[in-house]
Amino acid sequence: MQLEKKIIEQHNDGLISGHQKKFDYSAGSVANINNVLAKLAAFQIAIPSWALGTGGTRFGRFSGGGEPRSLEDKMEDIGLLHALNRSSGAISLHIPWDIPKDVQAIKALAAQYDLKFDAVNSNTFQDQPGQQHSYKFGSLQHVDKAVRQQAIDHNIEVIRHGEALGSDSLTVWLADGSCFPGQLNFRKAFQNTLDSLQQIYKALPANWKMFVEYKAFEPNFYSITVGDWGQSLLYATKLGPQAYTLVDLGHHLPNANIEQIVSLLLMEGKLGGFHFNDSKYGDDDLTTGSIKPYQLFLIFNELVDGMDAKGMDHATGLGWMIDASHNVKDPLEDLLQSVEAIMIAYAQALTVDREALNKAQANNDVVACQEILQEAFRTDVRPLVAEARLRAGGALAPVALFRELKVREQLINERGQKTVATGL
Ligand SMILES: [Mn+2]
Repeated sequence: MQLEKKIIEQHNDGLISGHQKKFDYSAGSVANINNVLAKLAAFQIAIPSWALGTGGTRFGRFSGGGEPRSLEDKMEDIGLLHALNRSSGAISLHIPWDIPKDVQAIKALAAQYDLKFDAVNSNTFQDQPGQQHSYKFGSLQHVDKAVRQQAIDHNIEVIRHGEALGSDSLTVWLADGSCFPGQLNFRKAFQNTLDSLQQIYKALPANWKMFVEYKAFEPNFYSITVGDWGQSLLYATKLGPQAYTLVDLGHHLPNANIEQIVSLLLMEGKLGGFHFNDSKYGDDDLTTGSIKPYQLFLIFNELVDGMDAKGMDHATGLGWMIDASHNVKDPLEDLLQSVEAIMIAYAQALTVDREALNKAQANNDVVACQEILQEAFRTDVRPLVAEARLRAGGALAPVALFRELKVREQLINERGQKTVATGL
């Protein structure tokens, strides 16, 4: 299904007078309001193809119905999200699940839904049917050269699929590591991984980026071979100028200061992209902004400050992606909430009085520094985000319209109750 413009306009007509009052009030206190709205409209967040079905835990999975059965279905889902919020205009594919059978048809579908192909993701954290070698003891780090070669070849194949579709980046996330002390020689594991990554790096087209994603623990619980931002930065630095660190918000040890990590990676020109989600304990993959919205704002505050310092375009300078799992919510509603939370945090960061903050920092005026940041955080910028969405042709209240139109029921009618999305 595809949402008609007319339906969205009717929905907006019913809400416009209430919205206008809130917008006029909020916009009154924002300097350069048109500049802020233009930046919000340009900002697009890629939806990963694996986040459109119900996720699960090792204890079970409770499927929701009407889940996408194919790449075409997944694009249809993201097309619906993008029609509602005009901020989800990109899809991040996961190979082997999303290998297009007909590249031209998939590109035409992307154009129909106004979607771009964001970073492509390889998968060497599980074995695929018919695969010659197993990744049980790692992939790019493996002690056996033949296993490493298989994983290298897979990553190069992913680059080729991405190239055909017009993507320009590869995200490598490795589950490689060890579960017990003594299992792995850390130096050999690092060297093997670096050597494998170098082989993949050589296959990158000149305009491509490689994102090296880190994670503190899970599925390996003693060591992970790309375990933190320092290790990722080490690989990215040794690889060369096309390699960057990717920050997934859920991949840190508890209470890590992610905003500081982001600030320094940006300063070094080595921050490549983001995987947004939220967590209470570990890699919980919860809805972005559902647990720690202040942290999300502080991260965006550093992003805006750091990108402006380098004269970077906010929308295109880094890769913006969601990486989440939905166990108890409708995945599409959850994604609408995540995108909204990201847009709110970005809008708040855009409204920080940077000149005043710089002055307060220079004067060691700690109280003023906190006042300035919290002034932006506590200002209700939702009407600004809604206005940007309205001007771009989106819905004033995306979740409400999704429910009003019974989108999930329609998808169940179209696809069936018992469908299980691939790639979960
Ligand atoms: Mn991730």
